[in-house]
Amino acid sequence: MSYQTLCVLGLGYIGLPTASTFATHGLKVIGVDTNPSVVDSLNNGKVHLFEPGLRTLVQAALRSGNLVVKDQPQPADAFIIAVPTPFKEGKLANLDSVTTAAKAITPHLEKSNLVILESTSPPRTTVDIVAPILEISGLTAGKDFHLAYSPERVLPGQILRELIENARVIGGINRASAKAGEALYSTFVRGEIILTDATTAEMVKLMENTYRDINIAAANEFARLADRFRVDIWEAINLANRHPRVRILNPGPGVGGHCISVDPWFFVEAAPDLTNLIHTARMVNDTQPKYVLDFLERKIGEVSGKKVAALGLAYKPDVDDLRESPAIETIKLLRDAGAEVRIHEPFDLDYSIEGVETVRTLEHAFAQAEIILLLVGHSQLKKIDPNKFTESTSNCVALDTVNGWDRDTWESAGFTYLRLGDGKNN
Ligand code: SAJ
Repeated sequence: MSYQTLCVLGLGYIGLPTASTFATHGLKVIGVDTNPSVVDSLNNGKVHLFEPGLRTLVQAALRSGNLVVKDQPQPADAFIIAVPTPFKEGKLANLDSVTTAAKAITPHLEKSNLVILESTSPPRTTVDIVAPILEISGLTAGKDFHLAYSPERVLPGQILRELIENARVIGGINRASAKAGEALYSTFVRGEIILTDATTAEMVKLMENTYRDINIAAANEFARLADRFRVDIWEAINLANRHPRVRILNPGPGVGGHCISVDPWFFVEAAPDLTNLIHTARMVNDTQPKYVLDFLERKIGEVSGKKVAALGLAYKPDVDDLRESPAIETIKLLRDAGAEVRIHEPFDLDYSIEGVETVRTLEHAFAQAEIILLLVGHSQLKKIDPNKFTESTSNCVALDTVNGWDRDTWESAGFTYLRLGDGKNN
């Protein structure tokens, strides 16, 4: 089995790197996106997302002629659906983009084609939702064409490397479909390729992100406990992690992004009677921005009327992605509590929050600030030298929610340094 042509539906953080990597490995790839501005900008050689190395890769794929970008699918040997599955009101999975993509493939589907769903989806989506739509073509899934679920597992910030090196799980609706998926991905995947059934693969993906969410929720709850018992959580986690079977993650202002803060809800929606732990972990992480505000007010009194410089907007360090960002949530809570908030995000993002001033430079952010709040551990923000700002601030409190700064450096520059989860010195 070998694949010459591939159609990738959805040119976001997963679809675009995937399409480009296949193209630079010799396949003829049609990248499809329903957003005309994405199609236009890619056709002009511009990449609409930031991910280290992505621009170079996409441009090489386009230049080679192996990647073309369209607004509609075209016939191909294989199709990959890599569209978003966000949640809608009530934390319910929104599968509209998946069903739209499957419907768009149906008229082009031919015997022996392979269709892969990569989008994170609730258990049984491939079998119960995608297969019936594709079968409107008159072809039977598993008999006339192959159908599989293969989750993407790449970490934003390291997508290009992980796409190639990570182990890849391929769940076919039957063995032949899984084998067909293996033939496709072995074009570039250097990690182990493991074959299973489609629903197991869907569940594996959700379990990975849910496990991480629960682990971070534990870290956040430990941080709350540490503050109460006058313990430094960063020291305590470090020591606990010396245990050979313990690996606690880091506390922070909450969990964001389009994956970990969303995917566990798919389990909760699918089986509310079985998901107490998963639901509780979500609530712990979702209330962490409120905990940050309460923590600050407990230490320094009401923030109403105070000038706050909030540093970082993205959902995590060194990415330009704002989806479900806990930093934004924290900023809104500060604003609603009456603080005068200025925000600075090193990535040049076209984003504003009502009632909050966006400033381009750190100098502007720090000027006359009474509270400096580090919300994202971006490399650029961790490198800030507080001595440069001693004169433009006075009696200033620096609250570090991500353990990004050094206490001594900030204190010797004249700041009162507070760190989330550090009950020893706060
Ligand atoms: N976070 C913490 N503490 C930590 C680690 C992360 O508070 O110790 C926060 C981050 O700041 C961020 C959120 O959690 O707000 C999620 O960040 P992340 O780096 O844990 O994960 P994502 O969402 O960028 O990528 C995850 C990855 N999943 C796992 O590590 C199990 C990635 O491999 C998946 O491919 C991706 O979700 C996805 O697309 O599902």
